[in-house]
Amino acid sequence: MKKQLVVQGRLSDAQLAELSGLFEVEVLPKTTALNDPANHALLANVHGIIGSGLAITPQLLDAAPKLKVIATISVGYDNIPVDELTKRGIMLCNTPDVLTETTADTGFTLIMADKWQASIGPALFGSDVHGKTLGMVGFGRIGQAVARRGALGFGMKVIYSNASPKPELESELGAQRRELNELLAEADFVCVTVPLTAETERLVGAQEFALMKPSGIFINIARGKVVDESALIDALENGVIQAAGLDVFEQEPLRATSPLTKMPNVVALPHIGSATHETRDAMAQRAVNNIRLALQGERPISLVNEEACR
Ligand code: 8YV
Repeated sequence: MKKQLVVQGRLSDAQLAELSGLFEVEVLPKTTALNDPANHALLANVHGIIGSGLAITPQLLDAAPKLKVIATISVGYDNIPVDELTKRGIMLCNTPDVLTETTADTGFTLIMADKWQASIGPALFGSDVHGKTLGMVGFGRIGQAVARRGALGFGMKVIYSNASPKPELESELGAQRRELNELLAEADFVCVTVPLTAETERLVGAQEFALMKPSGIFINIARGKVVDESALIDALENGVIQAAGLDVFEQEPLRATSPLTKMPNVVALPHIGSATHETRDAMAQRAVNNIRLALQGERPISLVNEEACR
């Protein structure tokens, strides 16, 4: 009897064929509310779920007693209750590494972004990037890739705040570790790349923006909820900071009525950090490999919760 899979994300025909050759596959539209009780009959026999933006709840997990693995097509998994999965011995797999360079490219695009709408005068002049100080809030894979672009490509001084020191980056890039408040006061560009966790939710709010330089430019390619968005709007409207480049928002899609869509000192992107053909295909393939290995009793490539296997 083949194990049963639910797919709720963008897989290529080849990736679907790969899974269909091994498992009973049910493909659900992105709009299907997996945790809707109407889907509990389907979930009762499911061994694996693969997709992006999955809405996983304890109630859904209770309705899926045979579930062994969830493979998210994303590096972030703040939408998934990891402890609930681990308690039930359900593996969570994600897609790190394959999206790092593309997401860092997007982050640097925002650092460089400016708006050209007419023959420009001082009101539309941009800010130099070369030689300025880039403050990385979070110094994991994506943060380090952004920092390399700044230091090696644009001669920027890199400072960083991170839970742990990164001596290898300090020697490679001359990066210097700072406490968050020190970084905010010193950086010309503040770029947030931390994962969204209980500790980082609303990490940057009114007090933090007030520490930044009035010429400071704020970049968020992490998660919208790492920032107090109304405090950001106030800081932008009142000249506390100069400008912002944003790829993520507290609520997504960003409401068309949000002030962030109208401000001349904001560049807003629709959460496209990793959105290239190559990278999204690589993310999907990583998730396919993760769920295949997990259901074949092998260790997945990118396992978030090792404890689930104990
Ligand atoms: C994706 C991301 O856009 O991987 C993540 O955590 O935020 C982005 O790469 C998003 O997750 C949808 O796939």
